[in-house]
Amino acid sequence: MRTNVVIVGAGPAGLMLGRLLDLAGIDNLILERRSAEYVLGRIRAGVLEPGSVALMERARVSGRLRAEGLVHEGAVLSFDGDSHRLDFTALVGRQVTVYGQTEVTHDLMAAREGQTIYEAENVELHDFAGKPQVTWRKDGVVHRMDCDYIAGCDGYHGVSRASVPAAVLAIFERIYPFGWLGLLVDRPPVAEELIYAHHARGFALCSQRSLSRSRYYVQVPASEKVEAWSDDRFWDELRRRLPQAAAEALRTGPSLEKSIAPLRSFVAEPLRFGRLFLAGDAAHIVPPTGAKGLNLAMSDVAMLADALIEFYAEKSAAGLEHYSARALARIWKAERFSWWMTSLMHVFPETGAFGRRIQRAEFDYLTSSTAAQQSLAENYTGLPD
Ligand code: RFL
Ligand code: PHB
Repeated sequence: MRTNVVIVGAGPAGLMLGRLLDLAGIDNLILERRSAEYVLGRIRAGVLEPGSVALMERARVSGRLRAEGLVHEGAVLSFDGDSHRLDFTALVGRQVTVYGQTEVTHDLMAAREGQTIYEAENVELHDFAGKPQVTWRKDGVVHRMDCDYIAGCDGYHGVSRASVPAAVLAIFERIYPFGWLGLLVDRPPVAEELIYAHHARGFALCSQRSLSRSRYYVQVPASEKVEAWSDDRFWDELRRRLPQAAAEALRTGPSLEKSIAPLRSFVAEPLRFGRLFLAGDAAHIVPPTGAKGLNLAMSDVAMLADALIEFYAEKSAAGLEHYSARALARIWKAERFSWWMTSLMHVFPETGAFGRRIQRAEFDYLTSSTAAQQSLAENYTGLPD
């Protein structure tokens, strides 16, 4: 069997790449280790930059997004109870759209025309420096697909990056000593816009999925276990960290989902090894504070799709040659912003009283300087390619 492109992973990156290739008439196969239900059950990102919305439009899967996505013109930052609203529209003339990653994945799965093999076990990449092949096992039978290119869209724990010899891979990494405990609840959001709160007890975030469903997070030590957090304990902790008006308005309820995500910054370079390309979380991780992970996955695959389309339409490999450097330039800017916003908003036990005063000074500078607010808003709503 032979195809043009084998895509490993049916997360947002793999599904979007498959969709863009389908629309361009480029044959592709997606191999996913998990079931479709499992992929749809993962609760992750919630905020889309305008560039990601435009990509959904280009992929002709923006119907529900346009109807149900919530356009946000700003967000609130609070520090020890003092709140400041950032007006994205006034600052940079752009907005973000609240639309869950689950919904993005659902829309892309529903539109899929090419073949996707779910529950593909033991995916292996072969000879991507020469004549690439991918093998996998399904229902006890080993299958093989020959291809021109492999796209590694299989996330941080995937097989693609792990298949690259360590000697040709440069890794840049920072692990934070804390994670986010997240809770999903069928209650209206506490406020119209997102609230990012710094508090002496740790960071908290009020996000949302719709007008009736909310997503909340609190910073917890990296060693924390989700079993130690009853819903009541979560709500008490969240309330203590929010500005008073939000704490009083909070509508609690039974959790639909509760999980802990570790926080890390991570980049693997380069993104190309012969005929293998890495995209999305397979190549880089950002701490979620800047809401950049899903958006970066989208911008990676937009660039990769354009490069592959150029190759098949014009027999030019120029785009493929530039993909790694072009994508990394954008990735590093998002890494910087996500690291900066994480540094401002979280409690870092090891930096002590000096560190907290510096954070407070940064917050005061931000709230008093239009230039600083514009910088934040420009990054949060998404830098151009
Ligand atoms: P994914 O979504 O991890 O998908 C990879 C897929 O590959 C499959 N896979 C394999 N398939 C075959 N063979 C193998 N050996 C395989 N190994 C793995 C996996 O099963 C999976 O289906 O990566 P992708 O597509 O690159 O997408 C990246 C995004 O999921 C991620 O960056 C975001 O969720 C990050 N993120 C956020 N991003 C934003 O832009 N805005 C946000 O508001 C935001 N909030 C978040 C987040 C991530 C979070 N967590 C849980 C880390 C909030 C949280 C809490
Ligand atoms: C979310 O809704 O899950 C979310 C929103 C904003 C972030 C991170 C996560 O910065």
